[in-house]
Amino acid sequence: MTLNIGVIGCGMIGRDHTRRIQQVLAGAQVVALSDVNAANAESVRQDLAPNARLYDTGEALIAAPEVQAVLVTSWGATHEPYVLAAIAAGKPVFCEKPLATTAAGARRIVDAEVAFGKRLVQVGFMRRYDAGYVALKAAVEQHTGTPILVHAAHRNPAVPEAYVTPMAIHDTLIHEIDVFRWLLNDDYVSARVLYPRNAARSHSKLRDPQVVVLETKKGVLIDVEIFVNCAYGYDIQCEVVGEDGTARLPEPMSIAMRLDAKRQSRILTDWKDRFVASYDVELQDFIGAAAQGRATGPSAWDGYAAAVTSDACVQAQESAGAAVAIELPARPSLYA
Ligand code: NAI
Ligand code: ISE
Repeated sequence: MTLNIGVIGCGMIGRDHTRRIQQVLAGAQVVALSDVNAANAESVRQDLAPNARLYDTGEALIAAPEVQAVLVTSWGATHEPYVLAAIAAGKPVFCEKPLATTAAGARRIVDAEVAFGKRLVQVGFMRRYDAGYVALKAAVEQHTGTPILVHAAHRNPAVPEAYVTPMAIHDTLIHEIDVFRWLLNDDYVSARVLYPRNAARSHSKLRDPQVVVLETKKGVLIDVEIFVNCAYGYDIQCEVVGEDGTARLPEPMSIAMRLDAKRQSRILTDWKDRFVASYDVELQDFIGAAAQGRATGPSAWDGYAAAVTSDACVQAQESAGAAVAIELPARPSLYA
């Protein structure tokens, strides 16, 4: 069977996901596209999905009879209404992060899915599918003993001018927020944010870098440096310190060279390349489950937990280093 997918939001990642569905993955095709900027949808149609039909609105695409599953890859603030419409239509939906830009919005999605009675939503937390994180989780569970500390860094070479202080949380740290809940099988109890002096490449509306300190229920302390104007590359670092040893996220494969009296190897510069394989695996997972009318992988509950945590982190950004409490209500049995 070939699953017919409709894509809402044909920018950078909408185009990239369309490419992988059309050219890399098995069992699905893109049959519908929509974007508030119609030129973007038309450009993706021409380049990657010539048989896809264009829809004026995401709502019309979701309602279209030929669309069996939906990809939401528009701007974060627009995700919630599309995901709710897909649930109402009973169609599996893959939603890029963030599930919603507020915890209240993500909760409305959880409530709608629980009322529907079956999982339909997968959130685009692709790091759970990354071979490096999967190996790190196995090492932590089998070898290094109970975790005590995590040291992490999320560095981008540069960001657009419109990227401002809270986006370091909603847009960037959100990946760590999700992946550490999964890696440690734990939830957060508090967040703090500390700032050094602003980096010279930043601007007045962006505190950069920032250090976020998360504490978990099991007492693990996680420090994450977010530095989105680091200039030198796209660099994701993570080390877990356990009772018996430490485990570190592997570096992406890179040829070691000896040149000009130096030892050197390249560092990636684009997030699209760093997690290219995990995007493939996550979407293949989505296709497999959606073909059976259900969803798997990171759930709406995970999206909600991430949104609750990011709301607390944004509050902590404005709390002069003070800890902000994080509380999650009881998890509905649908997500057990
Ligand atoms: P982008 O700005 O390149 O593309 C977004 C597209 O959505 C644009 O074509 C825009 O016209 C369209 N759009 C905006 N509002 C819309 C609406 N109401 N209905 C239909 N289309 C609409 O942005 P990008 O980088 O592709 O990001 C899209 C989403 O994907 C964001 O939520 C972002 O956080 C997420 N993302 C996830 C990544 C990951 O590593 N998992 C990486 C990059 C982005
Ligand atoms: C972007 O939206 C992503 O999701 C990337 O994975 C992340 O590294 C980057 O900081 C975000 O802006």
